[in-house]
Amino acid sequence: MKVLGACPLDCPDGCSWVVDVADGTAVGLRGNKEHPVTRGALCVKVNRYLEQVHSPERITHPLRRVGRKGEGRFERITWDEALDEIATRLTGIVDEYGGEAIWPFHGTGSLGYLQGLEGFSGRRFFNALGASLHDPTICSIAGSTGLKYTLGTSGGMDPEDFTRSKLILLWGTNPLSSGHHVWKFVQDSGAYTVAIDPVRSRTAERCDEHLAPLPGTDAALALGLMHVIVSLGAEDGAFLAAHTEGWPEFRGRVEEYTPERTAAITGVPVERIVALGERIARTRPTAIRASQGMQRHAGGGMALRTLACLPGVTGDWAIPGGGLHYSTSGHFRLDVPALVRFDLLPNPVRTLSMTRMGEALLETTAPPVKALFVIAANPVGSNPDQRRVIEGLSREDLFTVVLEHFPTDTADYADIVLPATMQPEHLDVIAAYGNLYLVWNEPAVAPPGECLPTTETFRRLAERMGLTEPALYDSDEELANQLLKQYDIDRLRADGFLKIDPRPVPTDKLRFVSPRAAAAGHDPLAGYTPPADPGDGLVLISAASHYFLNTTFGSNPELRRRAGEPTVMIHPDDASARGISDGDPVTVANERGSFDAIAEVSDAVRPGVAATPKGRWAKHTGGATVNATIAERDSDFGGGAVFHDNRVQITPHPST
Ligand SMILES: Nc1nc2c(c(=O)[nH]1)N[C@H]1C(S)=C(S)[C@@H](COP(=O)(O)OP(=O)(O)OC[C@H]3O[C@@H](n4cnc5c(=O)[nH]c(N)nc54)[C@H](O)[C@@H]3O)O[C@H]1N2
Ligand SMILES: Nc1nc2c(c(=O)[nH]1)N[C@H]1C(S)=C(S)[C@@H](COP(=O)(O)OP(=O)(O)OC[C@H]3O[C@@H](n4cnc5c(=O)[nH]c(N)nc54)[C@H](O)[C@@H]3O)O[C@H]1N2
Ligand SMILES: [Mo]
Repeated sequence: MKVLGACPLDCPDGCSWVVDVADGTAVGLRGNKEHPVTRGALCVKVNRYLEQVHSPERITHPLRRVGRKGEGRFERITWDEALDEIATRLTGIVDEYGGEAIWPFHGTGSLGYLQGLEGFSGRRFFNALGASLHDPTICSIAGSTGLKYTLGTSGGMDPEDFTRSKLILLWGTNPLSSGHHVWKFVQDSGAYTVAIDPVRSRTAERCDEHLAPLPGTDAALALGLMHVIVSLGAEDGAFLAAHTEGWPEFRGRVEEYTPERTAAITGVPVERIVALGERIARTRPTAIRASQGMQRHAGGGMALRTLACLPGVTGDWAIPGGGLHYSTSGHFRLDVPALVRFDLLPNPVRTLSMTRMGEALLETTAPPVKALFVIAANPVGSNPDQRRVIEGLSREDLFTVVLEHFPTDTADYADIVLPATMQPEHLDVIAAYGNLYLVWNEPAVAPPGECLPTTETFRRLAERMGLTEPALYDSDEELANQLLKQYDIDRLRADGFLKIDPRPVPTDKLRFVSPRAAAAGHDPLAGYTPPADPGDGLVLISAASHYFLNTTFGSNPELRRRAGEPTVMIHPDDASARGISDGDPVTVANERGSFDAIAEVSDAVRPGVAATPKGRWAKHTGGATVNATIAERDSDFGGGAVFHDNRVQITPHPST
């Protein structure tokens, strides 16, 4: 039997897959050939998804902690015992501190609207209890907010239109590792390709040209390129007059960014800036693929806001194959309010920021966080400021429930661990963020042991707590129907995927001057915000690993083997200044924390920059990962994380 499903991972591609089932077991998993983006191919990680499903490490029964927090010692209990204990603890906490003392901490382990997605699954239950809201700030919020200021939406081009582009700028994005399916459209276009990245990534290696700006200086580079375009008189006057607001003011700002000044800020030579500006000036359509990487900086929101102005100056927004693609999420017409039902909240409640977990667990009062539900997240591995996250999770008075597949670094701090189903075992719906397809995930097999879908876990918990609101008991199919009212759900279910119609971009006028930004207390005019980490030392970028998906797959034996030891890449000049040779064990440290790695001396990073892949498990690497060095600091817009805006010292181990 073949069953159509959807990859649930946090990746732009949102693949459609086919599960082969024999005797009730999933025996094969491959990309759906019919899906125009998946085109039959998965990726180096998801090709091993069934190893994860059948892994002996998988958690298949409820567990209760018997050791100290963090030790990872648990005993098996029944679902009845688990539900009783959780219900009793929650009732006590709500009575004493109020519902806001409960924090449902959702991660991106599954992008399914029913079983995961940053705050949707189980939210009805938490609303009924008046629990704190969870702001998913960890991934892409700065860029989305910045784009909305310029475009009215964060949903940009349809990436399938890259096939019509003549010039493609791959800006702060590494699709060959972090979502490779878009690359086929780039290749099919035959366009001239330029990578803009402080690191010569897998993607940069394959492009016609690579510019390596200093991290966090992209908005200045964009302004400098627009300067060159305007100096040539190549701006699109008709587009500017008809479709934009604030061009005279913005033109003034563009004029400040001469190639010389831009070179001084970005570290990119004047002649390269001029040459690329000239190339953009003469090439229609020009498309930009920018993704989350470049906005993990103090000025990351402004970077996307200003980058989206470039196709406004050239008029590319009006040409098929021109414009910018960041995330397509804004194009979907999903009825999220009907799914999450915030109207069930008894009163307005506070919002806790995902990336401020250390602060929320250690400093927040009125009320303090007393109960934490971790749902499809691994904050010990993925959040900033690992030491403080661990300190917060170690609090004896904090009641922590972790819904998981695997014994992660975070699960080790749970009071109760609940076994969750994996994708072939539950119903779900995915809306890709790197293309315009909805993908349906039909359950293919029965779950192992006593694993339950997140939805079912919260239905049972609601019942155990005696909650009477009928909406808490809607089935998964009912939830899907409520979410997908605008779409032909029967067709979606039959085909496994459905292409949606995009909304117009910009939604009305492109705003160089944004009243919304001004109202939020930001510069009314698009511009450049410099990086903020005040430390000296090298800027450490911790971008996507080719072999892990955040910390997911972090314990897969073959992927761990292929990823090798944790490494930190450092430029030969920076290495010799520190007495470091290729292969040396080094310590990477700053005032927040440190981790150990093997030095990889290479000119694939520019001087002043170091790089290490994200996604390692602390328990495999001496108790700390790169996230021990990252600050719990907000980016300019939306309170996003600043993973790549991070200064560190790198020193050889004393023994070498
Ligand atoms: N294999 C794999 N795929 C993944 C993930 C993974 O962990 N592994 N993660 C998934 C998730 S959650 C997301 S959000 C996406 C993210 O995918 P991407 O947007 O590709 O994000 P990153 O990998 O963080 O960074 C991409 C590139 O940006 C560069 N970069 C960093 N700072 C700057 C800067 O200031 N300017 C410029 N121009 N470039 C900069 C990095 O060197 C890196 O090569 O990928 C998803 N796909
Ligand atoms: N240093 C550094 N850190 C980063 C980043 C970076 O660029 N650099 N990028 C950040 C980004 S972009 C993101 S999105 C975050 C992601 O951070 P997290 O949201 O913490 O994502 P993961 O680390 O993948 O952990 C997800 C967990 O969910 C579990 N899971 C998967 N599916 C399900 C399910 O259906 N049910 C349940 N109950 N559990 C499930 C998986 O087993 C896994 O342990 O990490 C961030 N961390
Ligand atoms: Mo992300």
